[in-house]
Amino acid sequence: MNRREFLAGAAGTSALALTSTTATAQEDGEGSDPRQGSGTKDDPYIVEMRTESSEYYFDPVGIYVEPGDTIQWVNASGDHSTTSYTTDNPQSSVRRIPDGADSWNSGTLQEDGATFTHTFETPGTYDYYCIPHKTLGMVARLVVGEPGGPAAEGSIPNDVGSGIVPDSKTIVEQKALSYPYIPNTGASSLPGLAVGALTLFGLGNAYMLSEYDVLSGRYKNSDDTQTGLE
Ligand SMILES: [Cu+2]
Repeated sequence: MNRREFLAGAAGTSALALTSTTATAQEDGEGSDPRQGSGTKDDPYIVEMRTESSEYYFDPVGIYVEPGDTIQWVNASGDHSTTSYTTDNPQSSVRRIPDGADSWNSGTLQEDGATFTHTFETPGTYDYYCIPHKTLGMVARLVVGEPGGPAAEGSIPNDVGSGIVPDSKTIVEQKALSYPYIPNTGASSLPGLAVGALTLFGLGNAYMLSEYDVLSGRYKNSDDTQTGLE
């Protein structure tokens, strides 16, 4: 190896070391990316579909991606689908994805570890659900690029059993929101009481809370509160 090659090699090593240090600092520090995956086709962002006790949910329940990014849904436990709120899909009479965006429907996945993958090109807010568990509140939201389209206003309004999904702005800011999502709208609000109840009784009873909330009409309140945040 002559001197010129040696210097080039040394410079390359330093640059690699610097890059590696920076990546580690980001992973360990505040504001690190909560998403699993990187959004490419080889390493898509992961959303799990789960049955735990009497709860049925997507986790994360809200996720942000860039146009061109790929999401892979993984059937972690139970039987589930990932299905866009579009009129070509079962159980949906409304469109809650942006104009021009492609609908999707995995159909019901029954094997543990089964996956469904979709790449998102059109910017906006997308709402989707699980066919078997939609009426039990198994719904979720994703934002591509920036909020927009019919789903950008408030939470999902048309199903008695709809769960709480994060508003678009929160998804953009946080990148991913774990299930269960509890809106932070102040200590005196009903969602605030839900936080207290969750703390007292534990997350295992969250489904009972959901039923209570449906009966008490909390979803209407939640809609009103969240509309202003978009
Ligand atoms: Cu499901």
